[in-house]
Amino acid sequence: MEALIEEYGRGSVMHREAIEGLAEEELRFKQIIIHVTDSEILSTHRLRKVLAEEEPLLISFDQNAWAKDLGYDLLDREQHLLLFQFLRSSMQTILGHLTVEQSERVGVHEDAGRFTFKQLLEFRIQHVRDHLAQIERVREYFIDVFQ
Ligand code: NI
Repeated sequence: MEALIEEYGRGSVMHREAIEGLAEEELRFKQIIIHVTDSEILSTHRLRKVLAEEEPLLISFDQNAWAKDLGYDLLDREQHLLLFQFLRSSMQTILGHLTVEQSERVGVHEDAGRFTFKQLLEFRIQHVRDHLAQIERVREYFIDVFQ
């Protein structure tokens, strides 16, 4: 659990490092960054819900609809990086006091079934890993094409 909490806490630094030097307005990176923050808004809510309520229902989101209808291209990259950072840091005190019983608390996902708090935290870590790998692939693509 300690390693999980540590990587979860490091998420925003990893995220910032991954996009260092990338053009501010490059749309593909911006869409990834805003998606990661939107996903984090929802899942921070889920993590808190699981700790506070008895087997709460966890609601999913249609990420393509959000990207399309919220006008991700108009949104501010820096603001969303900061929001991600604040969401992660807002969980640190809670995670610092987490008991084994709390890590085993359950939430029920409307389509995917039951998950423990620990599993939900693992998903958060994996989500950032996946998108950092995606940023790296897009970056390599641009280097190949434009150099
Ligand atoms: Ni994603």
